[in-house]
Amino acid sequence: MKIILLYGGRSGEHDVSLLSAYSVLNAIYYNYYQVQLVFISKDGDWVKGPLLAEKPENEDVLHLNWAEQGNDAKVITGQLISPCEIKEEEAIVFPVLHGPNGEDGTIQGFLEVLGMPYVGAGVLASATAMDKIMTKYLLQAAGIQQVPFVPVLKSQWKENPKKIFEQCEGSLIYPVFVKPANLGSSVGISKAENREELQNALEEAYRYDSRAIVEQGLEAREIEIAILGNEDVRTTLAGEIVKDVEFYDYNSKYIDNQITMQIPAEIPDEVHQKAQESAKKAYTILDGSGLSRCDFFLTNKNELFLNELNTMPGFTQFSMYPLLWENMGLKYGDLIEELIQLGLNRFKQRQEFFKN
Ligand code: G1L
Repeated sequence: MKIILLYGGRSGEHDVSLLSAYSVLNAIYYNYYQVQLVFISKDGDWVKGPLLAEKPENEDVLHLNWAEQGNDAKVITGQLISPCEIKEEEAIVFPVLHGPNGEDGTIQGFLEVLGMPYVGAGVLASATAMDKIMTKYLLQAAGIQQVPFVPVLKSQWKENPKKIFEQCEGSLIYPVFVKPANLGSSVGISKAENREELQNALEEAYRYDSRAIVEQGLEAREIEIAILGNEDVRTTLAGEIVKDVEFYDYNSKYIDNQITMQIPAEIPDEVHQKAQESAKKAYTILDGSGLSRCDFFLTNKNELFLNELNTMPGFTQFSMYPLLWENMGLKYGDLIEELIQLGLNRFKQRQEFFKN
């Protein structure tokens, strides 16, 4: 069987994708699979690389390029292809992509049209989880506690800013956080303590998306739960993103890009249970499949707010999602194998539906 590793992508977080792709490449069971590399450049070109029958020596193999014959010749290591050319029988796509066309459901839709199985969430879950407004509405419908918010479309803001101020100030208390609705962008988020700052924060958010949310600011810890499965949904114990690096402890904490993680989080059992239950409920209502990381805020009164569901969490060996599973006894390589099987099962099941 072939795994088509699709990585890179047209976003600022291109390099994050390469790190995760390299971790995956190192952990695949080469006695069962061959890996076809397909790189998406920052310009959106698709480049077919080598077919790997064993673990590569180093990450250089991922740095693919294609040649433009002429004065601006680049190094030839891959072949420029049209996206449809990835289609093969007996293959599953493993998309490790960030940003536009990656985790927003468009790649998933493309793979559905090609008729190929793929790892991870489907179109509906990818697209809805990507949008903070959609996610908030669905979680509200499911009765899951979340941070109070006001959705603000750019068109509404332009039409009547005063009305937006009143709406925000009517249901929220400064400080508030303003975020572009698009989950992919860690950019464009700012804090506002008053009207003037709220105005600036909205203008900043609209540089990244025409949809934004204004959220109640609150002092809270950040805890995360890993979810794995299709119909049968499994969750891990929570991990905490520790902002205070002062209490660093080698036994229980890991560092990933300067973020310290505490696994498992030191929180009461009831909070663990509540978080697991909410994570499952959110995953189910968003039609999750494969995997997701569910992020919460926890206040000092042990109030739990669901913040977001991430269908493509950081995926290096040192990222929260894989480490949460490792803590439950599921090793990185076995996690990848599980994800592949879940992708294949989902594909088979959908094929059955198409027949009807
Ligand atoms: F395919 C999986 F397993 F569903 C999958 C795909 C991609 C899990 C996690 C990711 N993560 C990413 O693609 C990334 C956001 C780390 C890339 Cl930048």
